[in-house]
Amino acid sequence: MLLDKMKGIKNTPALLVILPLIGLLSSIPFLLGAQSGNWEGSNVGDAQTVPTSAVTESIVILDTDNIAVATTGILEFLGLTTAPGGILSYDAEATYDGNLINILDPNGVRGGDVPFDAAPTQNIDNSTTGITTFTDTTATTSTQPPITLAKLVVVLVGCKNQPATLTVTINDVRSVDFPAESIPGDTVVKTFLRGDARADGNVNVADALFVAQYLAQLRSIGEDPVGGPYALTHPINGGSAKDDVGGNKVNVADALFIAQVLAVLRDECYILT
Ligand SMILES: [Ca+2]
Ligand SMILES: [Ca+2]
Repeated sequence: MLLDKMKGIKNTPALLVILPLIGLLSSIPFLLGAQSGNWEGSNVGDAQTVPTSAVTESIVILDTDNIAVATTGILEFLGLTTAPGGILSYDAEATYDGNLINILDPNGVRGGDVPFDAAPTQNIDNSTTGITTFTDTTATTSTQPPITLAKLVVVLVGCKNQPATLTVTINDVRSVDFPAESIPGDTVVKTFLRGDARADGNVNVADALFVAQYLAQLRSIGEDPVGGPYALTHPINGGSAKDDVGGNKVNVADALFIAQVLAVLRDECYILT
């Protein structure tokens, strides 16, 4: 019956798909109140090294146009929340396995907060030893942390059993008072899993439900802390089940693709069987 239902809704308009899908998946009782999980050792989240001179962070959000992105930002500079003279420029890079993660090409690195709100200079290489560099040395005004420097449009291209890491490093930050002094930042490592909308380390029926619940405004979107409580729908994991042109959004096709993988209508790499 499950197979028949999912085959039948492949090409049905979105609203007609969401509600039956929620009903279908919600029949598993524990998922309805799934605000806490018992999956331990989550490999989704970020782990930061000991701060050096600039404390950096990366968070996963939906951008203003609903495209899923991972931000690169600075929380502290030279041990201070107030950078001497303000931050004026940065140079950063992201490294990854291009078989599992791509940065949208072209223009997959978006601007952040003023004065870095325009798209930075960027070079995207999604080969196996993927590396995307991005830098902005054009600011004429400065700003204080916390600040988002850039946003990476991350697209997961692996399979449901292939965790993928994205390593973001800020190599060089300069401030107005120290324009010639290169201050290094932390390295932030984030782990993703294609289709793992609940971000608990595996892909199962809860992930299709988390996408459907977000679309029905029953669940918020964002990134839970490492280890849970698995309350939010992860935009990059969930949105990448069905790849979208121009960057991934979270929509009903993602819930459907996850459900079809579970029903073996698609393989573990989300390809129709
Ligand atoms: Ca999951
Ligand atoms: Ca999608």
